[in-house]
Amino acid sequence: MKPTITAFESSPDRGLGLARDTRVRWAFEEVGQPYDVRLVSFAALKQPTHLAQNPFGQIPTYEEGNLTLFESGAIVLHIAERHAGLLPKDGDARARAIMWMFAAVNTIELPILDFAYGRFTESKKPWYEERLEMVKDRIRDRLHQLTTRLGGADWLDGAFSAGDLMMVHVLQRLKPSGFLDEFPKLAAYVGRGEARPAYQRAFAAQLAVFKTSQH
Ligand code: GTB
Repeated sequence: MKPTITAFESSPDRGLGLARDTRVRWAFEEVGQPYDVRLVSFAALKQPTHLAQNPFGQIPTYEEGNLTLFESGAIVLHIAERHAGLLPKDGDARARAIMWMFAAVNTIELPILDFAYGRFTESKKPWYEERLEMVKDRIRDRLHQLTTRLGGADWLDGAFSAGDLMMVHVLQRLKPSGFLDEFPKLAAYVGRGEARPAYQRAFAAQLAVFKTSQH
């Protein structure tokens, strides 16, 4: 059965691929699983029909038969567990790839989101600029640690895995702010992820939605 995911009817990132449906699309493309997309408006996200799928009123969701999932990390893991190509066969290596998925969303993405959302919700506060510098320092600390661990390797732990997929997508959120320019190895790491044909297909698919929504 072909799974269906939800995505923004009109993405606020104007087709940059930063919304979290892109990481799910990328996972589908890596494993060669066709999928359908149901586009949802911001208003519909908060309606009972969508809230029954995701109580937090967000995209992406995943439906396949009787199974409904939300949380992009859980969806990517589900895809990676059911298809070859995103998780190593060796048990220890598989556990480490999943560890990197969690590191992406729970260690690296946290300060990045603090930075991104703060600009929308806190920028008028008198303490904003002072706090912003602290948040930027937290991001830089994590990026220093990550680039040290990556070293000269192409991927975080051997072959490309779901851990890299999640990490690259999380780091992409920093591209508009210029942070990655300070970390050339991480910029190159993101570039390697983006160069993958599966990523290119996923990016094109989400961009096509944005272009259509502009007419
Ligand atoms: N933890 C959840 C997951 O990983 O699935 C978070 C899901 C989430 O944040 N979804 C966002 C959403 O539905 C879209 S991706 N927001 C609507 C709402 O909360 O009302 C986040 C996102 C939004 C916009 C940009 N952008 O414009 O650059 C980037 C990322």
